[in-house]
Amino acid sequence: MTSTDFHSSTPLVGIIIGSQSDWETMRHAGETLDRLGVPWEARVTSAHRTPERLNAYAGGAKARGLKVIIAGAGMAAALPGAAAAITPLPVLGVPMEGRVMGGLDALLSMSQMPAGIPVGTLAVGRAGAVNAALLATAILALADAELAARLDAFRADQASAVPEDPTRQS
Ligand code: RP5
Repeated sequence: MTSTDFHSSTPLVGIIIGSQSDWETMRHAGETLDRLGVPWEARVTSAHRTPERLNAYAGGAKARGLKVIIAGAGMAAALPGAAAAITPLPVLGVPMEGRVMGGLDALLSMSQMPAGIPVGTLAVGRAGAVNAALLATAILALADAELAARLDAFRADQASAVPEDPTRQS
């Protein structure tokens, strides 16, 4: 299966971002989902600049068959919380590395959700994007044995790629 096939399958994960500028980081979530064979789609749906687009996307996400939403945003980083307020789907938030505090501002903003509307906030930047994809896959794998096996294989490959003796690395 190629990554083109993933995009033509019904997406299970929706990646939303607050700005086109977030894609350079959030593309790592898409690439990780591709590696695991999870169909996904991506949209720019800013909480502030395109609120109607966000309302339509998050409001229709479950009915369209999406299972998990990954939301990347920086600065005020309201996007994951705003999406979680609309959809009952699990929302995973990825703070973008910002110019002011290196993303700490977005991390704090995103993680400080009021009780009742949760966002699962990941690490700032690329690590968070990759891990959001892995966490989304783990959620989907609870009801998909084939996907669970692919996730196990991914982790086994990752472990075998870590050298045990650091002095023998070429
Ligand atoms: C947020 O503002 C976006 O998620 C982005 O991280 C940040 C800056 O956006 P741009 O000015 O680069 O469009 O809404």
